[in-house]
Amino acid sequence: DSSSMSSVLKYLKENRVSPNVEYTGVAKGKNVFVIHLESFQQFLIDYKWDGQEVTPNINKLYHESDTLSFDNFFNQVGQGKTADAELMLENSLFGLQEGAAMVTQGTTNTFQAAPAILDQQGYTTASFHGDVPSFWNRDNTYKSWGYDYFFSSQYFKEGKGYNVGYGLKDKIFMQDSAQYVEQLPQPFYAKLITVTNHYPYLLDKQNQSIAKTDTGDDTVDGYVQTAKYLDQALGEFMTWMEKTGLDKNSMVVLYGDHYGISGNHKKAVAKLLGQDKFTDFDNAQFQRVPFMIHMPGLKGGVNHTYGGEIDVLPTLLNLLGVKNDDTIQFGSDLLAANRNQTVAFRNGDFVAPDYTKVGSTYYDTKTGKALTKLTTKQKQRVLVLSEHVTEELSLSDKVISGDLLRFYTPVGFEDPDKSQISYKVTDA
Ligand code: GP9
Ligand code: MN
Repeated sequence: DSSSMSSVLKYLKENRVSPNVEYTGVAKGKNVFVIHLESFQQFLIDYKWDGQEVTPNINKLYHESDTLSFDNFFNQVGQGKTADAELMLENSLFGLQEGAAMVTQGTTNTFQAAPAILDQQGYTTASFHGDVPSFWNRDNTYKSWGYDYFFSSQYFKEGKGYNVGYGLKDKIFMQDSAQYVEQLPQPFYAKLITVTNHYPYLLDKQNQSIAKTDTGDDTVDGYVQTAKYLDQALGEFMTWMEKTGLDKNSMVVLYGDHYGISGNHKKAVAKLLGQDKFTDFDNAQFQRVPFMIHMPGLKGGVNHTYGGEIDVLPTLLNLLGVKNDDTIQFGSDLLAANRNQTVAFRNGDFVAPDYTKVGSTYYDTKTGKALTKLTTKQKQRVLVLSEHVTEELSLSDKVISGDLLRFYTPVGFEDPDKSQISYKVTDA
C-alpha cells in the first residue's frame, strides 16, 4: 500500500548515492552483452590445477587494462539461485526469503527492469538460454521485464550429446546464439545464460581438457572440468565477436551467479584452497563471484569495493548514461565514492570491509577472527550494519510482495506492453 511505498521512498532518498561522474555515459549507445557464468566463483580466477590455468580466457579478461574487475563482489542469492541473480542484476531488487520471485511474482508484478529501461533508449533486448523457456518461469517474467526476445532451447539445434544437465552445452549454445545476435538491430542488450558449469558438473570425455581435482569428493571434483569448458566456450565467443567487429562497439559484462560448491563440502574446499580448514567465516568470503566490465578504451583495473549483485544495475545504467535518480533500486553504483559497502546475504548475514556476520557470530573481516567480546564501539558498529541489512531486505521484500511498483513510475518510464511480446518460435 501507499504507506509501505512511502517508507521505501524515504529509505531510498536517504541512502541513494550519486554515481561516479567520471564513468557516466562512457558506454552510451554501445551494445551490451551480459554473460552469465553459471556457478562460477571468484576463486577460479587465476586458479591452477593439473599444471595449467583452469580458466585462461576469463583470467586474461580479468587482468586486461580495459576491463573493470572487482575482487570483493559477492553473490547474494537465496533459494531462487539463478533466478535471484537475474532478478537482482536486472532490477536491483533482492530475491525473496523463500522461493523464487521470478516464479511467484514474475508473471503478475509490475517491474521496471533493465530491458524495459533500455528499450526506451532505443535498445533491442534479448535473453538467450539453452533450457526450456518455462524454467524459473522465464517465459512469463521476461515479458514483465520487457525483453523483446527470448531465445530458449526451442531455437537451438538438437543433436545427440548436445545436452548435459540442465541444457545445451555451452560451446554449442554460444555458437548458436551468435547467429541470432548477428540479426539483432543495434544497439542491443543481449544476455547469455550458460549452464554447463552447473552441479553435478557433468561433461562428456571428448570435452574434458583438464583432470578432475583430487579432493575425493565426487560432487566437487568435476567443477574445474566444466569451468574450463565454460571458459573455452567464452573464448570462442570472444573470437567470434572480434571477427564480426562487435568487440569494438560493445560492452561485455560477465558475472558468476552463485557458488558452485556449497558450504557442505568443507574438507574438499579446504583442500582446493590449500587451507587446513574451512570455517563459516571462510564460507562467507567464499561467496565472492566474478564481476567484470570489458570495453575497448574503458579505464579498467581491479576495484576493491565491497558490493554484490544488487549493485549491478545502477553501475551499468551510469556507464550507459541513463538517468537513474528516481528508480526503486536497492543497490548503488560500484564506482561511486562513499557508497555503503555492506553486502547483505539473503538470510541477513553480511560481509562488510570491517565486519562479517554469520549467524549470531561477528568476525573481523580483515583477520577472520571471531569477536568473542565486543567493545562498545564494535557493538554499535555491528548494530548499524545489521539494521541496515535488515532494513534493505525487508523494504525490497515489501516492493516485491506488495507489487509496489504498480503504484510508482519513474519519470519517462513506460511499462512494457506484454500483449505485444511473444517468444514463440512460430512468431520469430
Ligand atoms: C536452468 C538454470 C539453472 O535453466 O538456469 O538454475 P539454477 O539451478 O542454477 O538456479
Ligand atoms: Mn545458477
